[in-house]
Amino acid sequence: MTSPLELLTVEHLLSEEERDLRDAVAHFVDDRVRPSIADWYEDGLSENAVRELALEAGKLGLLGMHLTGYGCAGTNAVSYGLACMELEAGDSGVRSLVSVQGSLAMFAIWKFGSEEQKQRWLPGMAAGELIGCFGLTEPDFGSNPAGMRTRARRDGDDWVLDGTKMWITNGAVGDVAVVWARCVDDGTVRGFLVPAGTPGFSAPKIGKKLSLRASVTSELVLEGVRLPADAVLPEVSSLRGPLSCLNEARFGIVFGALGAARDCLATAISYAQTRDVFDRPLASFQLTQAKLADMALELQKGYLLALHLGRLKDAGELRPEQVSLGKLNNVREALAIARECRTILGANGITLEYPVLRHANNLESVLTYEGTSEVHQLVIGQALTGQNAFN
Ligand code: TGC
Ligand code: FAD
Repeated sequence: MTSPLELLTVEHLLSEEERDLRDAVAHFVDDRVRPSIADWYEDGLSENAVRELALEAGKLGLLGMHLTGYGCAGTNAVSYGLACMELEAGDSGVRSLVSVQGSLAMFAIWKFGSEEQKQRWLPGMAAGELIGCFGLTEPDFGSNPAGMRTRARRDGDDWVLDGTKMWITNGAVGDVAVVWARCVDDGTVRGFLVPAGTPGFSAPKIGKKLSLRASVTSELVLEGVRLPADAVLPEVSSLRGPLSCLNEARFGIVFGALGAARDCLATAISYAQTRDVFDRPLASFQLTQAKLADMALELQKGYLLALHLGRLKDAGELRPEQVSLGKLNNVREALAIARECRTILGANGITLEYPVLRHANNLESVLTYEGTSEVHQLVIGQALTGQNAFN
């Protein structure tokens, strides 16, 4: 029998170093995520568990792994993608922890921060001793962050921030929040580093989630938060700042979503071989095999797409609309695969005994965050037609 990702014999497209790293992350997921994930999902991931996972991911060199210096591993982009794929085969929430830390919070500081800011935050974040979050979305402005209402005004040398951010991964456990706000004086969008515990800043947890339950999601409330002059990220003053960070995290999701889909497909294949219906294995029926074949095909196509985008990124040639193409296709297909696998498992598919509905529920969030599928369709539409459908 051939495993779903090896139908096209693509293993040789990876270097030995990339394969080793992928296998190390897969072992971490087998040892540390799979045994507990059903409980984490049912009970909600505790803040202690987030901290423990962050420390372990830090030891493995996964946090900000594609960045250089400041304790970061400096791997290539494909390695980062493969790590996301293995983490998300465990759970999208675990991949989220790593991608928000490395691609959003750390990348923002690494790319747009001052040398002092980098020295202060990045080594601890790379080690997983400090956790970061990234506050762009607001209650009324998700797909259209340009409309943000969070304001930053100068008061002497200080900055004062007021506003609310919504749906922020790791908000309640963050040691530092990267908060994007519009400046009252000149209308520019600037990034601010807000340490946890700053007076006026709080991060209440969002409860009652049916998706991404093994991840802490929070509001960020900023009420007259006073920050020193050097809290602002000096190197960017427009939406290009946060949107550049999103390119990084979206790239990880292009690979990551395939991990969730692969886990579902492997589960469905194994289940279909041992479950007898009408006196023979479910896997022996033509309808089942057609489902499995179509899913393996989409998984393999998605993987080739991800690898191609990874090689483009490593060559410094990846464009944002290409990331949109990858995120749109691979998340959409992963969600379709997860739902189809659920049908193969029948009633067992709705339980936490098997990973498929957990993955499917998670992928509903993945479809929405980091740009909804509609946003990515419109980014691609703009690249194809030259017409901007947003404004
Ligand atoms: P627009 O006027 O087109 O551009 C404004 C400025 O940004 C630049 N730019 C980009 N730069 C880098 N990468 C990109 N992908 C960029 N897209 C645009 C652009 O050149 C311009 O720069 P400058 O220097 O001239 O000012 O922007 P717009 O307001 O029309 O918006 C375009 C749109 C709708 C595509 C954008 O707003 C968008 O992507 N919306 C979706 C928002 C989103 O994805 N939010 C995600 C929040 S974070 C999150 O979900 C984390 S989940 C984490 C997890 O748990 O894994
Ligand atoms: P809206 O923007 O209100 O969109 C609602 C619907 O309208 C969607 O279907 C959308 O595609 C559609 N739509 C919007 N514009 C158009 C258009 N022009 N044409 C056609 N249809 C359109 N954000 C952060 O900043 N940091 C985080 O760490 C973070 N973590 C998250 C974790 C989770 C679990 C979730 C669910 C979200 C997280 N988000 C985070 C927020 C996420 O980025 C937003 O939810 C997302 O950008 C969509 O915004 P919205 O939910 O406000 O939907």
